[in-house]
Amino acid sequence: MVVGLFLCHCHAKELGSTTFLVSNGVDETVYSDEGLEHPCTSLVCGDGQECVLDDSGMAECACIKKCIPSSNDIPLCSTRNETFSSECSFLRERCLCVQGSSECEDKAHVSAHMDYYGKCQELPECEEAELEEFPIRMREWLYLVMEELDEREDLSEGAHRMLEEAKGQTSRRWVLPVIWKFCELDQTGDRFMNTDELRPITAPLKPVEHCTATFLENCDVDNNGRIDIVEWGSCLQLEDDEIEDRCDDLRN
Ligand SMILES: [Ca+2]
Ligand SMILES: [Ca+2]
Repeated sequence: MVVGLFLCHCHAKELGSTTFLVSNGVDETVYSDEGLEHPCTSLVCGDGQECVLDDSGMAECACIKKCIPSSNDIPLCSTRNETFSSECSFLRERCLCVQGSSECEDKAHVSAHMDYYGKCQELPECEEAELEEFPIRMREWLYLVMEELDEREDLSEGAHRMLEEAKGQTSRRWVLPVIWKFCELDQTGDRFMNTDELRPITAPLKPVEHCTATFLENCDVDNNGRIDIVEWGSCLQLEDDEIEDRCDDLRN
């Protein structure tokens, strides 16, 4: 029950083993779990939204009423080069603008996206020599990420098996991590990574690795705005016969 509540961005406090205090930022209600489920439990709301109850007690999604500041907040730079104090404040503002709310500060935010974590900054130009070594560093980094996740036991069983296999390929141990990352980022499973799907790597990487954007633009060889596994593998300098779709192995 609590997990479901977190999905809807409600705030739940456990009062006893079967009783919860549910707050959506406006109302607080005590719910007892004697076969009674909070209506928000099964509702998953989109970015910048939270679950609220309408007058008749039905669950619905609405833009987040208020972002509660936290010491974990990280500023965010949008694709319009504007800094927001947190991801919540950015997503809330965009939600308000999409819904045409009078609280929307700038209608142009309808089409804004998160660009990277951190305050907006002038990113240095990516030099040719840096771009050349970028794939080599990136594929090695992917191997290390996989290894670290495995140590923390945060890898799925399929991914763990793939890492074990990669460890056996000592001279080119990054090949399978490159394939693993592609499958992981392709959330929709359509075998393409679009800009939204690439965000888990671009958002943290862009401010520290200023060649990230240029590198990814170059990966999209046919310029269709998305990267397929061949484009991804070639971009990270895998040999043609090493680029293999193993996404089904990872999902099973
Ligand atoms: Ca996809
Ligand atoms: Ca492409």
